[in-house]
Amino acid sequence: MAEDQENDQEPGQGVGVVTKTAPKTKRPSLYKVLLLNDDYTPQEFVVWLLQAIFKKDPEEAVRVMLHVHQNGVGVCGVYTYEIAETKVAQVMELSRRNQHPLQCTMERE
Ligand code: TYC
Repeated sequence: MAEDQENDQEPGQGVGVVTKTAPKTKRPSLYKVLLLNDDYTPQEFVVWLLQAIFKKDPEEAVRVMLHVHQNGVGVCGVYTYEIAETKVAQVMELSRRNQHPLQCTMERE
């Protein structure tokens, strides 16, 4: 039978050795968390939020806030999907609780 021949282990008789395994790690996709400008959210609240949620130092927080204020949108950080989703949810919840219309979204890089 063919199966018996394959198990004979003679050279060149169909018993192979795997010499290379496929890499098992895949780099995760990354997502930009974007903050949107509006006319009502106080600048100080945005600066505070960028420090609290995105771990910016005070100078970087002001820089990002002013960029969003002047350009309409800006990147707060780049994260894997679940982290980005959590950051967006935290921004939306803090904005809602403080009755600000601040909007935040995410976009695949
Ligand atoms: N434009 C707002 C103001 O002048 C400030 C602001 C900045 C709001 C960034 C939202 O994502 C924002 N009060």
